[in-house]
This record gives sequence, structure tokens and C-alpha cells, in this order.
Amino acid sequence: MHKKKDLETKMPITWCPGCPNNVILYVLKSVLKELVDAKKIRKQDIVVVTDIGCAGKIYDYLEVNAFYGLHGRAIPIATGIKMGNPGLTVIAVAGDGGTYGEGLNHLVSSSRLNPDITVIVINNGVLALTKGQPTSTHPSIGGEPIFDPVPLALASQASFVSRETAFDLRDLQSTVKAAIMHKGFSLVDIFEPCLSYNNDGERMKRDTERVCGKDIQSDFEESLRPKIRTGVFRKMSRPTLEQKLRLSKKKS
Ligand SMILES: Cc1ncc(C[n+]2csc(CCOP(=O)(O)OP(=O)(O)O)c2C)c(N)n1
Ligand code: SF4
Repeated sequence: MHKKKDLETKMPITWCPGCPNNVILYVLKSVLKELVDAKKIRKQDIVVVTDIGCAGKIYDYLEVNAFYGLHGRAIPIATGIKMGNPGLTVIAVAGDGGTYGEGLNHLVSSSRLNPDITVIVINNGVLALTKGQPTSTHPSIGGEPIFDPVPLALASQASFVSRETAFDLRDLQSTVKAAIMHKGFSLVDIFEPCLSYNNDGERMKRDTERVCGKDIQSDFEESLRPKIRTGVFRKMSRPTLEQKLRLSKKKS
């Protein structure tokens, strides 16, 4: 019997008080606990891969196997771990700076290759652990177009593509669970404000529009501040990288 505290560590949480990362941590813990209790996955098979940043600190707060990687490299590390042992449940958790900036090409190539890993991106629109560098170095911050990874992941043929926000617990929980259970590359982009450097939560709540079960096009042509569309945009079945390489599970 796995109690909730099974996935907790003794590390003090050093995120800013009220940071929505706490919501994502809670959701991840509760989904993993539910899947372990239902015997859909085994706790000893879970590996969480993080990179650097506020998002990466989740490494300290989850009592599972974990790997703290270089900034921007969570996806290739997760892919390598999965190829090393396809029996593992491998989940990368990283920020938008690492995933859509420094490590962007890994998102494109892994979407195409389709390793069975889940990529959870905590997307606050800033490099938060660098004290929000862009907010002080970009004079026009606030008016710039946001980067939408969903059309890119769809164009790269990712087999599971979704976005949620940290405000909507029920949808976030069900999408994270579906992504982990999906056999193939899954992207869960999670919009959240950064309370210290990009506190845009009210706009996020106001401008969120749920679109379910269909591929979408970016509507940047219409507006530099498009609607934040949430939902599962694609879920399709195709052979995974490890199946194509005929890799077999290791016994444990
Ligand atoms: C290889 C490397 N490049 C750059 C940095 C500097 N750096 C530390 S945290 C960070 C940004 C983190 O932003 P993001 O990935 O969006 O995560 P957040 O802090 O917003 O959760 C950067 C660029 C680093 N530590 N290592
Ligand atoms: S700087 Fe932003 S992302 Fe980092 S802990 Fe504080 S509120 Fe959260």
C-alpha cells in the first residue's frame, strides 16, 4: 500500500510562497501514486529527469529515481534512459527556457523518433531561476508574442500533444495521467504564471479556451496575444523508438 507521503522527500521547498509549481508537484505525485496503486506502473520503475531552473527543483521533492541533467537536456537524457531499459516509466520535467530555448531541437527530433517518454514543461514564459533575466534585458517585455510549442510538436509528428494550465487541477490531472499512460512521445505544456517575474495569472485565466480532440493551427496571424488553448490536441498510435530498435525490457 503506497501512502501519499511515499513520494515526498524531506527537502524543504524553496520555491516562492504560492508558486504554481507546487500545484504541478501535487498533481504529479497524486497521478504517480494512483498509477502505482492501480498496478499500472511500478514505483521502482519510475525515473524523473529534470534540468536546471525552478522547474528542475522538482527533482528534490519527489521520492522516485531521478536524474538532474544539464539545462536543456532533459529530453535526450530521458530518451537515453528509456533506451537503456524500455521497462522504465520515464518522465522529463523542465521549464520553457530549457525545452523551447536551449534544448528546442530535442523536442523536434524526439517528437519524430517517438520514444515512449513523457515530457512535462512548466511554461512560465521566463527564465525564472536566472531571476527573470529577459524581463530586465528585453525593453519590450510584455508585448512580445508568446511562443506556442503545440503547432511545432504537431508538425514534428509527436504522438501525444497537450496543454493545460496550473489553474485547472482536474484537467491537468487527467491529461498528465493520459500522457504517462500513452505509448509514445507525450508533451504536456503547462502554462503558469511566475509570481516573481511574470505574474500574468489573471490574463491566463481570462484568455484560456479549451479545445478538445482535434489538431489546431496557431492563430498568431490574428493576434500577438492569442488565446491559450488547452486540451489534448493529438493522441495517435505509432511504433515507438524502442520497438523499432527491438530493445527489450530488463528484469528487475
Ligand atoms: C547549460 C546551461 N545553460 C544556462 C544555464 C543558466 N541557467 C540557469 S537556470 C536558467 C533558466 C531556467 O529557465 P527555465 O528552463 O524556463 O526554468 P524556470 O526557472 O523558469 O523554471 C538558465 C538559462 C545553466 N545553468 N546551464
Ligand atoms: S521565481 Fe517564479 S517560478 Fe521560480 S519559484 Fe518563484 S514564482 Fe516560482
